[in-house]
Amino acid sequence: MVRQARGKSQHKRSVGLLVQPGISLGPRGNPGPMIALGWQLLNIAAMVARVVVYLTDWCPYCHSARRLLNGKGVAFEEICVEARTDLRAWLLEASGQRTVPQIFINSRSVGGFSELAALDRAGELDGLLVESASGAESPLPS
Ligand SMILES: N[C@@H](CCC(=O)N[C@@H](CS)C(=O)NCC(=O)O)C(=O)O
Repeated sequence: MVRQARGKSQHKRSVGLLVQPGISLGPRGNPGPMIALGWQLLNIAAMVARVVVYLTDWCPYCHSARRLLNGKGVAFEEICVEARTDLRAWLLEASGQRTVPQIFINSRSVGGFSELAALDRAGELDGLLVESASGAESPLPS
C-alpha cells in the first residue's frame, strides 16, 4: 500500500508563497517574528527530496520516523510492508537491515529511525532533504 503522507507538493509550493509577505510585514512595525516565520516556511518549502519510508502500522520506530519527518515538514511516501515478503527481501538487499522502518532519500538507503535521528543530531539530515531528486535515481519498488 502506498500512501502520501503530508505529501502534497502543491501544499509545499503554496506555503512557500507565504514567505514574501512574511518577510516584509510585521506586527507593529517589528518584522522580527515574521522574518523567523518566513524562514521556517522557506525551509519547509525547500524540502524537495523524494523520501520513501517502508514501514508497518504497529511499529513504534516507524511512528518515531514519521514524527521526525513530519516535524521537518517534509513530504514522504509510506509503503506498508506488513505482508510483503517480496519487499522485505528487497529491503534486506538494499539496506542490509531486517527491521522497519527503512528510509530512502532520493533512492539512497539511510537506514532506520536510529540512523535518521543520528543524521539529524549530526546536522546532516536537512542537507539531504533539500537535495532535489534528479530523476536519475533508481526507482524504488512498491
Ligand atoms: N534501530 C532500528 C530498530 C527498528 C526495529 O527494531 N523495528 C522493529 C519494529 S518496531 C522490527 O523491525 N522488528 C523486526 C521485524 O518486525 O521483523 C531503528 O531505529 O529503525
